[in-house]
Amino acid sequence: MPGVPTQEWPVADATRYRDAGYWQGESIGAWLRARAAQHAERTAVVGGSTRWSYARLDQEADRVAAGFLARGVQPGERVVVQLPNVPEFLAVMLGLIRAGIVPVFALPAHRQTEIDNIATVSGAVAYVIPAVHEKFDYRTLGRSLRASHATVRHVVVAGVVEQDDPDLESLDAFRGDDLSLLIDPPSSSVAFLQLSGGSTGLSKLIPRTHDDYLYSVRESATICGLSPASVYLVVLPVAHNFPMSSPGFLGALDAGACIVLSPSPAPDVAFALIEQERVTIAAAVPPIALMWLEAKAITSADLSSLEVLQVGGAKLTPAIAARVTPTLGATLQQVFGMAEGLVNYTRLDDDVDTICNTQGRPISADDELRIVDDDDVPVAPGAIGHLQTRGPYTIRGYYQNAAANARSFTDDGFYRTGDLVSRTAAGYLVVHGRATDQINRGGEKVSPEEVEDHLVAHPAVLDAVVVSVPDDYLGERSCAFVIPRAERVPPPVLKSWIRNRGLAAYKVPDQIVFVDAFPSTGVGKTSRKDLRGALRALAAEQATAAAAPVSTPDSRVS
Ligand code: OOB
Repeated sequence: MPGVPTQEWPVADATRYRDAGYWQGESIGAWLRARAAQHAERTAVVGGSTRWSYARLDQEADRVAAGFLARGVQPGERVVVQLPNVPEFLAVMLGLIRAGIVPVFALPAHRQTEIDNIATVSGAVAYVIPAVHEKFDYRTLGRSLRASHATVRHVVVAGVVEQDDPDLESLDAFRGDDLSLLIDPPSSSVAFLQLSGGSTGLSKLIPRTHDDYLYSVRESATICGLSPASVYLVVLPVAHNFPMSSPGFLGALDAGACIVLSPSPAPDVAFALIEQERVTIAAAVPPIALMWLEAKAITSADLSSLEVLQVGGAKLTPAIAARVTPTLGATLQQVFGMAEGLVNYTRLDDDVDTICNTQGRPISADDELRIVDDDDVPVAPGAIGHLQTRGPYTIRGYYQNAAANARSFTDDGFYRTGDLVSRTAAGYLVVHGRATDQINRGGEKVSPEEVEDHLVAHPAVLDAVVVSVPDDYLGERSCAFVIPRAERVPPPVLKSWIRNRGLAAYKVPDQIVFVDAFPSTGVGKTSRKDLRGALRALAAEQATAAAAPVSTPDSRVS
């Protein structure tokens, strides 16, 4: 069948990973079945008014697997899943994977541009959405995808479907009881496609196998001390790799623990759930951790059950890190990971200095890490360089993207992470930034090129360059430098114009600065990368000038 995703390691490496017991030859569907047999009556997941036992979750997954197969969706075909933090997400994800159908995980923040692209690149045959979430009606996205993509045969709504809408089908119609079509997929096959943060252009798709993902999940559950008594709170979007597998809700299932899905990371919502469900561990990005630290002073919620707060996705400053345990009474665990594979953790029994000042060390003794200079030559021990990695749960290539693979992987199969790191004598990594122009907006990754392409599509915009600028709360935010054609469109108008093109809100530039020309970065052909560097410097200058009493006359900042 065309487009069935694969992911292969060289035979020698695959043999080594199997012999070491990392890859155990078990599919995620079979793994869930075994966990459900072991913990049948224990609570697996709590979300809204729903509480499912392990046996019930297993049954829900079966029903989704049977339903999609009965409706003619074939193993190997791709289904875009865009659901918020609701129990149905687990049923749909685990059901599709059990059937060998490949979910492609979109985030609730994604809009038409991203969904169009994900559907095109994956060749999706179906799209699963909520009806309405956070006041946004996903059914409009569903209808337009149906209209624009001949390959999309089904738009499946977990929620209300109007009777007279022929383009939309109810999730109930994709639940069945006949398991005769179900065949357990090989553990070496691709279980799902994750989105890459991406630093250039549009998202790349990351094929993860049953074998490699379950290995990272099992080890993560152990490293993070999960047991059947643990209660894991999901506050980040459930489809993101961090709350999915590091150790995430899958780690919780591996341990027989309980998963609590929070509809929002806001302290009033999350704290109430921590108190009610006696949550023991939660995963946050730095801005959420900071928000929780501030809110702790004024909350009456009882957070005493919280044993571990994991923070990752973007750099946590040592000063904020140092506040976590004294304020929340929980052990901090820094997590430096990527959907492509490699995940690093500080260990729960590490000393305070290591926990506050490093981003952890890898999961596996067989994670190979190289820190190199611009010419791929290893730097001296302790020096800063580019991180490259290869190992038992790091991909060797993106889905059908030869150009990206040539850029992102070395000839000997190491993934070029794009991160600038150093390593301590004890083998812990410290993240110093990124070599690429990708903007890390509080854990949400923004490709400047993608946003620039939208900006220059505006009739009043001649050219645009998007850069990151430091931000106390988010770590980085985005700033667009725009050369107007004649008139200057007010920045709020330009922002909402971009938003209305169907782009995730977090990609809309935080700030727009009009300039007459871009600074010259030297003689000869100017690369956009150099230009971004020069404009970042200009943005820093502007920030200093804005802090001073005299404002810059020539640019309008919003
Ligand atoms: C996680 O995954 P992605 O794929 O959204 O983003 C990966 C990138 C890394 O290459 C790095 O640039 C950045 O996010 N990052 C961090 C970080 N954790 C991730 N930068 C500094 N400090 C950290 N602690 O973000 C992700 C996946 C699994 C677990 C945790 C995070």
